Amino acid sequence: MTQKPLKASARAHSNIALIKYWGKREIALNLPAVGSLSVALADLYTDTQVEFSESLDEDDVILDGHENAKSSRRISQFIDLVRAQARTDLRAKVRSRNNFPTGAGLASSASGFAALALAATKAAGVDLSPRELSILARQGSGSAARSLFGGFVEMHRGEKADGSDAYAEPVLDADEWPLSLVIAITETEPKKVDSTEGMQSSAASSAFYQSWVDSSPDDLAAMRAAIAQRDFQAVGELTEYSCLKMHGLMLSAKPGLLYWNPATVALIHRVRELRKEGLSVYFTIDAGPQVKALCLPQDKQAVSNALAEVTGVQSVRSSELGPAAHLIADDE
Ligand code: 2P0
Repeated sequence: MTQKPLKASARAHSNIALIKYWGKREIALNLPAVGSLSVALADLYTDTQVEFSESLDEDDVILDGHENAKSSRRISQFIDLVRAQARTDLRAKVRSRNNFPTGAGLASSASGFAALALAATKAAGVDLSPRELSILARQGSGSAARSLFGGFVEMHRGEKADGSDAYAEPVLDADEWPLSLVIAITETEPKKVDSTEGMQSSAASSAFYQSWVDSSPDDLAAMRAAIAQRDFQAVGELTEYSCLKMHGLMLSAKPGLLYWNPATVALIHRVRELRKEGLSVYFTIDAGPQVKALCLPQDKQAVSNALAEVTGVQSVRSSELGPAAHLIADDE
């Protein structure tokens, strides 16, 4: 390491895809088979502190106050990429905390690897551009490439074998089009089939997989146009379409992947009823049972109240669109 801050902390916000990422074109570099387009969430984030130290024999990783062998391995492998760039073999102490449930379809790997990419490179004295950070974060988790940026963000599938064109970039800042997300939490246990496994199974066994990949550029183009025109109805309809298309793909894998519980289905119906009642609200669902409702800020309270009353909903959170990942003060 040339410069030696050795310690740095970063906050990265979770993001929710409106046009979904599902499937990989290459596993080792974690290259997506489809592009995606997401919004950053102001109120859901990960704070991560990284400190490289000569006194450590191995990485010391604590997530949300707990050690976890599987997560620690994945994080150490990621820090190896930073160590290679910094030309160091120093081990790192990592302390990371989410302000929301981990691994239950709230995109904790997105904010987690984005915060880790920013904190670890800063601590190691590696100076990367936002695009290079996005490419690095992608190797931890595909959706993490998007969490480096704020507002509306597009992740490019890229074509190159080295992944240098598979990065995310901002489409529109959060304050350029204020929207709200209401998140209905129906379960807080981590999911049983993680995204990486689910994507591989979908690619290997679903008859729909190729159509999913082939139709993705049109979905992205339509979403880009709807955002440019601030056409909320078009954004909402495309959001539900991409979500249901992805879940159709998941359901058509062998064995079928069903991330929903009864409350998830009840929430889908409720959101559609709320539209008939005059609210501007559309749902999306990731690889978990939570339902995220995209709405106009003036409808946020009414949507929150309505979704909180659906049977099986444990809690409801809401968020405005959020900023890019950024460095924060160290804890100690
Ligand atoms: C997304 N998801 O676009 C989609 C929708 C879940 C459903 O990105 O294997 O944890 O680490 O690259 O990023 C979750 O997948 O997967 C995800 P890996 P990741 O938000």
